Amino acid sequence: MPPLQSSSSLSSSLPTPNPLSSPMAKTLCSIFLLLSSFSLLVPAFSQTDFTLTGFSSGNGNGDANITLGGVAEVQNSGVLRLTNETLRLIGHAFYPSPLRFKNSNGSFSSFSTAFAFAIVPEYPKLGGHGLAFFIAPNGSLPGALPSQYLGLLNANNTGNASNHLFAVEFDTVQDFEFRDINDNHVGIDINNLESNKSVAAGLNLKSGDTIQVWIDYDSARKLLEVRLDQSSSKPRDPILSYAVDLSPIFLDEMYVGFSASTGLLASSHYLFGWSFNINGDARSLDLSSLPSLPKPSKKNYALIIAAPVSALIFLLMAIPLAGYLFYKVKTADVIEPWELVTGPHRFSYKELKHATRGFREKWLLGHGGFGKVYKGVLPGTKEEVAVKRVSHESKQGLREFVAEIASIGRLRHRNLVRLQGWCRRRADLLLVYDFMPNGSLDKYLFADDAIYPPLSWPIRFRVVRGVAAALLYLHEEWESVVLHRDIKASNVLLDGELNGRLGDFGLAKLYERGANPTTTRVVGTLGYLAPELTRTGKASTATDVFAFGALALEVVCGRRPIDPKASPEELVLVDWVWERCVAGNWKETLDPRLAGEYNSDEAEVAVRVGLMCSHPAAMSRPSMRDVVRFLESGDPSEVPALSNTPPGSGLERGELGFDDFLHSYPSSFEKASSSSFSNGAGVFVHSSPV
Ligand SMILES: *[C@@H]1O[C@H](CO)[C@@H](O)[C@H](O)[C@H]1NC(C)=O
Ligand SMILES: CC(=O)N[C@H]1CO[C@H](CO)[C@@H](O)[C@@H]1O
Repeated sequence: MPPLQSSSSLSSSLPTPNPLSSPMAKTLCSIFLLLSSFSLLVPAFSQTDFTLTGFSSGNGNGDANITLGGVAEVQNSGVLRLTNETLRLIGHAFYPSPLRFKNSNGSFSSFSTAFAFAIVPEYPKLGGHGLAFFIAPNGSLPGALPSQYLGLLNANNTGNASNHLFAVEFDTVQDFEFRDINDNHVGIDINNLESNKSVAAGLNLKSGDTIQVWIDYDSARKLLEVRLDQSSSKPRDPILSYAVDLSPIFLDEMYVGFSASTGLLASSHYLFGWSFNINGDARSLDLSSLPSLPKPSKKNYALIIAAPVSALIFLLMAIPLAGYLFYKVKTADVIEPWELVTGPHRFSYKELKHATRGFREKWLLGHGGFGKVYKGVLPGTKEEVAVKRVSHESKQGLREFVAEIASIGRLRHRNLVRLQGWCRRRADLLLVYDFMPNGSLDKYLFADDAIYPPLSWPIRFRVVRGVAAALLYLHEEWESVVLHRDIKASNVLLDGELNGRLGDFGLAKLYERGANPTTTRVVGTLGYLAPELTRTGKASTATDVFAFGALALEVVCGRRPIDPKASPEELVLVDWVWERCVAGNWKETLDPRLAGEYNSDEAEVAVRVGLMCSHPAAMSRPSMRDVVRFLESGDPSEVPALSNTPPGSGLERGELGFDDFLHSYPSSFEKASSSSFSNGAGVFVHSSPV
């Protein structure tokens, strides 16, 4: 069965044949035409009415009902995927032939459309960038850019009347350049990406659920209405209505279709069905009859394949270990072969349960990257520990756990949070870390002064030096190169003496020294991501250095790398610091909470090292060895002069670089980062919970 069932009334682009031919009918017809010229009745017109309940891109025999552009593809199920979760993509899909929006009397047609879509973001709360229904002179939208341009326009033609572009955007990123109201809105765009009118979507566009949209334009009332709902029936009230005369925007013949794009953040954008009608109501789609997304997802497929394979491997390995395992099964702790070779100590579940008083809420320190973190007191030694309980609901839970054990397990450095050991019991994965009594660095930098007193200069400088030393150890001094990949203030914890210690190695991966790091998904946090990382997805020691630079400036200036509350020129911290430095006023960038009490040489070194590390070109950033040398000397004359390249430059505006951070900066990040107070290795506490 072909995935596409075109509606029985499909009469694409064909004038409705006039069935009236008798003289009587002709009279009726002229009355009809007369009336219609007074707009009292719907005029005689060409009609287009189609309903696609699923899509077919054709098999080369000219039977395609949708033309694709960019990375768009029709899947076997009939689902049209405009983009996948790769960065900076464009996907287009449009009706193969242009449609006439002029009635035979020259008046402008009404039109109506309904479609069903879903947006599945790569990271649950961060979509990128959005989807739009468009009507344009050319279905392939030549010259269009991804990211905030939604695959519709580019930096040069945005706003031009010659675009003849009408679009309704479903935007999941708040873009400041186009004055987006939030990161979940519906907007009407005419020749421009700055919406003529927009409203909050009212439901979560990037929930991954199927959403039906109805867009109706009444040419007599000159009124555009947009409705959306997660159901098959059209809601009574529009969420957006806009009085507009579209006739000057449209050419006589226009293409209708969809565009979606991804940027620094990415979502898969899907379409399931589409109906369109000129001078009539588009048919509502019955969501239950449309093709749907495959379940289980790709990741679960991997599990389905991986499970029998690992079971086999496990069986093979289990034979020599059978006796040992039999003993262990009796103790109810699961042991896997790799657990026997790593360094850290293995705890019994009973021991940890006792240490955390049965994982009581009262002992909860916070929510770490992949689960809850509890404070514990080991029964024998009375030593305080932090126990991270990796939640099994998290699909990545197990993989993260293995990565964490494998990398952090044997690392030993005074500026790293030490992993003491682990435990597994059924679905529970438990990691035991040194307890960090003073919590995470970001609290001291940004939270209320009354609860977290501002850190003095000597402590700040020591924290920066400590983190630099830890990174040098990871990059150059251990047996293999370890990339941290997620250096940020909430991942730096303060020990009893307020030394900075890097935590959360859940994202780290081991690389053999000298081997080429393979391309992987970008992990990390906006504002700390090096430009080349967002472009190529390749983490390297230079991307860690970049993140360290952002962290160093953050500590010295007391501001986040991207601060949405700051004025536009201060929005991107590194840009602002660089400008102040070039103007010779670097002291203005220091955290006012230092109240002028700092060592001027050390502060200058820290600011300049922060800027060097933030260089847009990876090759121009120093190595961690150099960074440590500059910081240890505390002498500004040891630090090379600032380069002439401003941070973020060397990359075309709108192409990539800090612009992308800016444009892609979703408002939800603010929420995310405040909750990430408790998002470090989770090895912290601020007050004793007992
Ligand atoms: C997404 O699509 C692009 C272009 O078709 C392809 O190169 C890339 O491998 C795809 N990515 C994923 C994650 O499937
Ligand atoms: C595959 C498929 O159903 N194609 C249909 C697309 O629409 C035309 C009419 O315009 C039909 O004739 C095709 O069968």
